Formats: sequence, structure tokens, C-alpha cells
Amino acid sequence: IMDTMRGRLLVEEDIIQMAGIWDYQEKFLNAERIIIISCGTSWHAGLVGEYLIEDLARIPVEVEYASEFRYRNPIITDKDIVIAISQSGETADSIAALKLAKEKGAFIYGICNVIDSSIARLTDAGSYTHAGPEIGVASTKAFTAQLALLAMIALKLAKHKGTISKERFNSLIIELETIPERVAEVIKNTESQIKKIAELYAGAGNFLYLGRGYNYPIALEGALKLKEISYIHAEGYPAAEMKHGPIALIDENMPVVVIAPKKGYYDKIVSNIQEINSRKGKVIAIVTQGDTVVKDMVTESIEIPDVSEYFTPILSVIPLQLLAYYIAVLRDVNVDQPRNLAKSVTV
Ligand code: F1P
Repeated sequence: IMDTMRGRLLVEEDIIQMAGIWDYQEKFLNAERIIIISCGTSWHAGLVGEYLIEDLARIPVEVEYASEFRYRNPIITDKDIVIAISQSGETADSIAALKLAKEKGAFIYGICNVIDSSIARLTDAGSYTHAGPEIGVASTKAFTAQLALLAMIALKLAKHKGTISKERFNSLIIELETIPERVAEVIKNTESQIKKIAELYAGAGNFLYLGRGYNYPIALEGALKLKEISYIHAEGYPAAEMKHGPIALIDENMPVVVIAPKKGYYDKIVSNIQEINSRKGKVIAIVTQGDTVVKDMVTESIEIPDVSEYFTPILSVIPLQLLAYYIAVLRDVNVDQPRNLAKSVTV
């Protein structure tokens, strides 16, 4: 993330070179719609991007799985901007979806980690995440870098659309610059605790992950990381959807990871935890530092620093990545090379 942001988050008006959209800001500001296409982990980043761009810049955003988009008959015009997100830049479904959007006249913006990859070459413009090579197959640091970049894009658009004040923009940028240090703090402060939690739950057959708002996509991502590298069945859901089905699964054998920062949806998530408790589910909660309410209600709580809601996903995903990692290690599977998964899915 530090590399993603280095040299770009300069607050002085004239030298802002944020997020590679400087030369295309008119296109972005006049866009009737932004469509984000991607797969897997990158799709989860796209969902956070939707929340950020709609919330801050008030531009309508749709997020589509490239693997669906490419086979249906989507409505795309030259007024649309399509953002393709891909760690590898080689994912076949994303390439096909992007080509389709290009044929229909959309402006294509890429967010890739691998420089000069196929997707990067197909785009009209873009930003690299500069997260460094992902050694393992499962995308982790590229994901947090994607989130940082999307926050930068949303903030930049918001400022120029006038949907946030200059003062608010400046204070959010200053805060965003502190996020890499907060990430380091989360790793340092939670790793040994997460190792112990992994020991308690490495034998579980199923996991449920719940989150709301900005942290709903993080619930999806936490579940995907566990599936990908530990081979444990896991489902991610918006917490409010729990009552529409998944609640039937909750009993004393079901670990439920709840992302519960003390932000906008806090009271709602507290009542979701009560519902899980009354069914004897075991809650592992991600909470804001100093939160005692949720801490007293749950089996395990993992603290993350108090930051603006927009940036909570960058921090809340770290304990979930570590949990999946330590569970996989305990189950003696190859975390870097999970079975059946390829680093870039080229078919
Ligand atoms: C998409 C993706 C990854 C996942 C795995 C398979 O890749 O689904 O999110 O971790 O590696 O591919 P990409 O388009 O972001 O490279």
C-alpha cells in the first residue's frame, strides 16, 4: 500500500498526480456510469470501490463479475467508463469482458498489479497498484493496494465534482497517508492472537462471515481466502441478510466471523451478534480498538485502529487474511500453491 501511495498523495493542488486519473478526469467527471468488472478477490475490491465512488463522488457504479458480463448482452455506451481490476492482468474472463466493453465504445481504465500485463495493454488508461509480486496464488497485498487505489480515485473524483469540501478531502488524504502504518500495527498487534484463534478453529467444517456497508465485501473476501487456502467451506454474507436464510445454519458448531467496527452500522451489527449468541454460535469479531460492548458479547475479538469508515476495509481484511493463513498452516496445506487454483486463470 505504501508503494501504491508513494509520491501520489501530495495534497498541494498543482502537484496532485493521484491514482493515474489526472489526464482523464474530465472523462470520469462526465461519465454517466462506471462499470467495474473483475473476478474473485478483485471483484470484492470492486464492490468496495462501488461504495466509495457512489458515497463520495456520487457517480453511479455497477460491479459485475467478468465471467458473467462477457457472456450476457450488457448495455454499454461510449458514455460509460469501464474499470477492469486484476492482480495478474491475465485473467481470461476479465480480458474477454474488457474487449466486449471496448467494442461497444466504453472508455477502459485498468487497475493491475503486473506491469505490461495483457489487461494493462488493452486499457485506454490506468493505474498500477505496485504491490510487489504476489508470491502465493491467493491475492492479499494486491487486494489492500486495490482498496487504497480505489479510495484515492473516489476522493479525487469527489473533490473535483465538489461532492466533498476541500477541507474534508485534505483531511481524508492526510488520514489515508497514515493507513500503511496502521496496517503494520494490525499485523504486529494481532498476529499471535490470531494464531491462537486458528488453533481453536482449524478443525471446523464451515465458517460464516458477516459484515455491513464497506465491510460487507470484506466478509466475502474473508470467506474466499479461507476457502482458497484452507479448503474449509465458508460463506460471506451481508449481516442483514443473515435472517433471510443463513441463520438456519447457526449453532454451537458454527464459527461466525463478524466485522463490527464502531462505525455507521454499529448498532445493527450489535443486534446481529445478539442473534448469533442466542443461537449459541461462536463469534470472532473484528472490532475498533477500545470497543468494550462487542468485546463483552463475543468469544474472540480482534482489534483494529479507529479510522474513517472509508478506510476500514483496508484494515479489517488483514486479520481475516492472517486467520485463513494460520488455519491453512495448521491443516498442513500449501498456502502458496492451493490445489486447483492458478495464479492467473487463463481459461
Ligand atoms: C482473480 C482471481 C484471484 C484469486 C485467484 C484466482 O485474479 O480470482 O482473485 O485469488 O488467484 O484469480 P486477478 O484477475 O485479480 O489476477
